Amino acid sequence: MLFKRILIANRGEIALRVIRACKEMGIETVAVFSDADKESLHVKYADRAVNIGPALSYKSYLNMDRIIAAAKETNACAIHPGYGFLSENADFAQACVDNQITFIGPSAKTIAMAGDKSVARQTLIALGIRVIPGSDDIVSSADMACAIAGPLGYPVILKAAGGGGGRGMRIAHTPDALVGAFAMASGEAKAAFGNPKLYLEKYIEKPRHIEIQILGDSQGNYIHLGERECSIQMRYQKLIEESPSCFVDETLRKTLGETAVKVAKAVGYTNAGTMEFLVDKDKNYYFMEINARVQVEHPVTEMVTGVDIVEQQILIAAGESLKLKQDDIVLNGWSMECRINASDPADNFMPSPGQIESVIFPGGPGVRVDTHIYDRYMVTPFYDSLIGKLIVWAKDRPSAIRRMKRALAEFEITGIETTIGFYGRVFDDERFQRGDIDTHFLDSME
Ligand code: MV4
Repeated sequence: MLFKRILIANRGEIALRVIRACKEMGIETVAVFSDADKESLHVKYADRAVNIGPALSYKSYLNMDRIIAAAKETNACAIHPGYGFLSENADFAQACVDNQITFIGPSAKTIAMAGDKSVARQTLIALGIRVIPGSDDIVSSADMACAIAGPLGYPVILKAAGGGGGRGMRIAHTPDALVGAFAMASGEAKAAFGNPKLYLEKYIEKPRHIEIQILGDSQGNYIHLGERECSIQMRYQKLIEESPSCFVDETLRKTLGETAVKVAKAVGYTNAGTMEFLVDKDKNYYFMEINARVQVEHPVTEMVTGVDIVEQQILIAAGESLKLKQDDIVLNGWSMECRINASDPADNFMPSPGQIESVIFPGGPGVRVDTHIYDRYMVTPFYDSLIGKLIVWAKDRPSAIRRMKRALAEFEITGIETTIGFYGRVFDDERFQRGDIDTHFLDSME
């Protein structure tokens, strides 16, 4: 039986995205909101809305007890966590189960495994999956780091076991630098994640970041929905994503897809998930991380596969078996997404909150805008600076680029600084147009 009512434990564009899927499925929705989000569209679009506290995230959107209480008060039988906030919090997934609420995502156990990057790495190694050469376990001292780095060869990278998103990461080119990097990374990891544990990998120079979307049901059926190319980023914040990737041919797609599904099966992954790979210039691929959530960039996959990923998440969580078979999945055309952030490209992409004066949205064929903003909307400084996503679909990559430029030119937000004006330079760049991109592309543009 499908859910009667779902609580969305999130805000912003992803809360709207989930509410839209629920409405189309005939499921009632409950929004939760902080004091800063009283005027937000997710509050307006949901059938009911519950105030869960002050603006600061840890008092509202990260407040597990308050969110579980809101679900109980409103008789919501399932919670969709969106991305960020509590989406990859194993304790929250378990708290839902303990309160007879379905968590729309993988099990608490899977989330915990994926969340400890060192444990995930060991799990992958045990499965015979190709990971980046590095330490088998936690590196507990600078001496140990140097002992492992010697045979591997420099440069190496230290990563936080409890982390992600670049924090607690340090690259070292020499043993001397590694000693300093160890203390820095460990301190940063402890401050950011409450966990100082580090592991070490060979540093892959100028890799591409390619990820595979997977779906797995509770009956053990798995499919993948092809890849997303996410190399265009700045300081670990993705800015442009596309699907497919022009670097991935049919053979590599099949290999990455099968590897992603193999891992998902082996760890009993249920619901939607992403398997992250680094691919070097010689097309050597390395499995990097499991992302146990729906991702910001999921729409580009939806556009080329025609699969509604959020709908699939809900069906899977309700216990239904996947109706889609791997052979049903065909990548049709090309899709690109630009993240629209309230940040200032002229000032090092610093957040630029404030009141939006007016918005003119792009439209026309092949254009999708996922956003919660509107005229006179107040962008507060409390949350992530993502205020929307502009997604286009077209028959091939050159057409998608032209369509994106056209749509960006139509998109106008006044009152605050945004990233809209920044993207023109990227789409006009010859190397970008050739598909000659890697994770350092934007550094090379400055
Ligand atoms: C790496 C790497 C090179 N070699 N690991 C960045 C975020 C975190 N999830 C992992 N990241 C990287 N790990 C090794 N061994 C390069 C990156 C990296 C990166 C990865 C994905 C997307 C953008 C990136 C930008 C810079 C560095």
